[in-house]
Amino acid sequence: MSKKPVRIGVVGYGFMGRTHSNAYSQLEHFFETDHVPVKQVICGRSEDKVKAFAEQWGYADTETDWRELVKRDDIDAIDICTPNNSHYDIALAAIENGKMILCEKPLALNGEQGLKMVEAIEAAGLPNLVWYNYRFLPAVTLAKQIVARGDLGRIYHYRANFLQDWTMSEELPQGGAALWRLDAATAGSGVTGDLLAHNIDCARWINGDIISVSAMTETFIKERVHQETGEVHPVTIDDACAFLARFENGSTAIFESTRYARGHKALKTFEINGHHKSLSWDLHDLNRLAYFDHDVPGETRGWSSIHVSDGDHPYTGNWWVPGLCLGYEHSFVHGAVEFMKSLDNPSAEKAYPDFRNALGTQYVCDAVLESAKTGQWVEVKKA
Ligand code: SOE
Repeated sequence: MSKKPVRIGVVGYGFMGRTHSNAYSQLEHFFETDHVPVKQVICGRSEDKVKAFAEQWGYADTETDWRELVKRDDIDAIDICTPNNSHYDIALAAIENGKMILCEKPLALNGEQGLKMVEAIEAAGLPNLVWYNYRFLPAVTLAKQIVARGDLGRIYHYRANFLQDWTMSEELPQGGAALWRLDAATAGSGVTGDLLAHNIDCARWINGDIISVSAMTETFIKERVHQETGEVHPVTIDDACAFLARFENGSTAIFESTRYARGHKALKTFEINGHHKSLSWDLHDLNRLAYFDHDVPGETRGWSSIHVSDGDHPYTGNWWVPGLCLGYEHSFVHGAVEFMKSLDNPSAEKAYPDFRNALGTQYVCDAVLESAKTGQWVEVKKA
């Protein structure tokens, strides 16, 4: 069958622009889908940088204004890789121009914006994805499959961390290029929308909806120079956040995230405890899923470590030979594959978070921030 090109216009040439461009470059070499991504246009504010990026990654053309990009006839899908405060405007303009959207996480600054994006894209009937990439790692997908089969029995507990240490210096400014994650006006929140949102996405995917939360946040450094104005401004992001949660299935959870865990660059983990079995995973050893099976006779019972690299593990058969490893970048390739597969077969169940699903994650983040402010348990809105 002849391939159906999906001509993509990527907005943003930073870290995420690179991960997505790599995914579009790799996809066709390793996966068979009828729809295939085409690196059509890269868009960013600096003409020099955008030209250099286009050359390096093989984009056919460039734009320096996303308002022009969304109107182009040679674009089928807009990929939003810009800071969080721009997702809403770019998405609404793309929808108005009939483009599919792949949007970086989190969906929006808050649930209010997110809901408008969901309503607009659903009314327009355009395919849409939010890049919560970690669920596409083979070991995380395997965990999802094991839980979905019911193998764990009743689930009691879910716990997850995302720990970093890159903002600990008081000298670090807030806002502007590379540091917008420290500026609440641009990012919406601190670790809650940035890091916990990933953990919430994985948790909701594997263990179902979260119905209520009780949270605390802390901002350790109260003032920082703003990179754009040179003035000292109060810091209004959450540097750290921990919350308790209840899931719809009756299980309880504890989540923690911080950018002040000295020694941790990106320690993302989860553990899930069921009646018969437990599962545990850690981004630093991302090809392994730890598995405890209580039904094994006592003498040989213990935690085992599945190297999720065999031909019949999720996604791995498309890559190298059994036993070899995949990395962080493959999660984005798999996300793009799932999106293309859903264009091939729109009625099949989606393995990726669409805008509505990501709105559910946004609502958990909103409830977490509200609970931290009020000191009360907060019910999570249904998306
Ligand atoms: C923050 O440091 C960050 O880059 C997040 O923004 C990403 O979403 C996460 O995957 C890695 O850490």
